[in-house]
Amino acid sequence: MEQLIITAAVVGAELTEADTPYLPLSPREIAAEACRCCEAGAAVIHLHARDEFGVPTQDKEVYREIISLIKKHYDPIIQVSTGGAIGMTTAERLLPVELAPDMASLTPGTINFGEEVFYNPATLVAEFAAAMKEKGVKPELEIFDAAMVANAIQLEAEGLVPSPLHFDLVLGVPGALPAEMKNLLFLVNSLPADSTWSVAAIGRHQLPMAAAAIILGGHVRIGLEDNIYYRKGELSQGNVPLVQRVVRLAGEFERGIADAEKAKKILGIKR
Ligand code: KMH
Ligand code: ZN
Repeated sequence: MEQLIITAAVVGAELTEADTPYLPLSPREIAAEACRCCEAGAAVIHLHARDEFGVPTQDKEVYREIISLIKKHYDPIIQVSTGGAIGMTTAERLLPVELAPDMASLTPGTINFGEEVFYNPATLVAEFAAAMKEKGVKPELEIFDAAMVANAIQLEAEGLVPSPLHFDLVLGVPGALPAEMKNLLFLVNSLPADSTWSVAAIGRHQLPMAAAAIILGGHVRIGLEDNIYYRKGELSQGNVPLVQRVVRLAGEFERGIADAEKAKKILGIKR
């Protein structure tokens, strides 16, 4: 089996200090937390920027600052978010792609997102994919619901996203596909044979779905963006304990951990 790529989703756009005191909030804190995750074994950083006040922003200068702070110490694959936060405009969400990072998230469809709607109509998805293609940015297709796999395959057929595809199967968002093993297997079996994939699961589902991905030959996304608890009733003291647990689990199954260079090879990122 390929070595395991661990993606750390260190902060996201929804959480606040009221949810957990262990959330990195300023650009400096986010960069430092990303570095700690790299030290612990993460090869990819899924990055949402926050400003000095901890407010989510897609300002590319804030992204630039965070990325350059990270790159002083580590050289992970940087995957910027184009999901941003609910309510951001399309133009705003796309801004960090202008920095031509290694990767960017791309959600090929709309879902209910708790009480809100994560809005990704076909025109927006095509625009985002085209912008990524122009900048040579590898999309990570965020699959929150089953139809999104077909949408991604259609994008590939239209030449809007490069082959082979890389998917992140995001399970357990209220309003989207529940984090159940049968759903994971259904999605994995729906992917083109040459694709790579990881699993991100929300809350208490993060650990069992990570274990399943390790066993099935997928990759793992972990981090506070998706889950703030280490175990029931106990907040994770930052992202590192979550990354370390995945490293330990992978070790038990004799799966090595990919460093960023190896992860680039697995994902076909040539830079
Ligand atoms: N913040 C969510 C609305 C992504 O990064 O691409 C969307 C999200 C997905 O986090
Ligand atoms: Zn995200």
